[in-house]
Amino acid sequence: MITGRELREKYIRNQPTTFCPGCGDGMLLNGLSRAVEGSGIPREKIVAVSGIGCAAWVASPYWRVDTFHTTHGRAIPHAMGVKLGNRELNVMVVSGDGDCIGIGGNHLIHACRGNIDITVIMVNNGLYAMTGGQVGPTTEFGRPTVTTPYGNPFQGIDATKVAIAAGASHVARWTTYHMKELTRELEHALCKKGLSFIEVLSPCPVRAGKAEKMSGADMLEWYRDNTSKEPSEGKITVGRFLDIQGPELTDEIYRHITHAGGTPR
Ligand SMILES: Cc1ncc(C[n+]2csc(CCOP(=O)(O)OP(=O)(O)O)c2C)c(N)n1
Ligand code: SF4
Ligand SMILES: [Mg+2]
Repeated sequence: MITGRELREKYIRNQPTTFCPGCGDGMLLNGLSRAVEGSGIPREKIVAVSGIGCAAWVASPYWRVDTFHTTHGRAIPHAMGVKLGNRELNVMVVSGDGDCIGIGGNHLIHACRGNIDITVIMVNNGLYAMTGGQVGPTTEFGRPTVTTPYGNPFQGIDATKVAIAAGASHVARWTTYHMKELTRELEHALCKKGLSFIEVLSPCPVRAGKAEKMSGADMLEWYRDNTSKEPSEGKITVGRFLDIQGPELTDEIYRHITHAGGTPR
């Protein structure tokens, strides 16, 4: 069993992070490293792709795997390109909620539709954190933010439902309070063929917490008290929502190349 220190030395680049104290992004970085270690997949086979935002920094520059830091909202199509170019690689996206289901929402839908064999991790802190805490696609209805001081007039979107409707194979939601379950889910996602979509509810004590006078620890307790592994009125459901096997885009495209007389790599 690898120790915490060995894990850190193996997977995390030795440099100070820009994550604020109490931010969930550091917890996810640790969970992801444990999941890769547990999966037995060599680190050299992992490619982590990210867009722009605080969550994007989990993949790059802090994680010691091959990384591709792309533009805001465009991590998924870049990841699809990496996977289609070399199907031996284990490709994942680490994306903020704004990145993944806001500006990049259409890419998420179409990646799920192809059920391409990548893992998409959406870090949901409920707003656009890096740019100051503006209202985002997952902000709950009525919640005040710096740009909606009288409350969000839109409903927050449930990205897990979008992923299921669009054709993903594996869909789950956990929080950074549930690190053991989340790490196991990430490990499953890494080994699972097809598109895995994992939503991670993660505290942003600086942009969200300050407004609600909550520390990072208070926010973890909030997740503990307001989530349920069974559907429950007034609580956020966490757990694995879908685990099926459907046709996968890379297989299909390689099959078409062979059919047309070509030789896929
Ligand atoms: C095309 C484009 N639009 C807007 C921005 C500005 N921008 C950078 S990060 C960011 C917010 C990211 O929010 P989210 O994806 O939720 O990640 P978080 O910071 O909350 O982890 C925005 C709007 C940008 N870099 N590029
Ligand atoms: S602003 Fe929020 S999401 Fe960004 S690093 Fe700080 S606590 Fe984390
Ligand atoms: Mg966000």
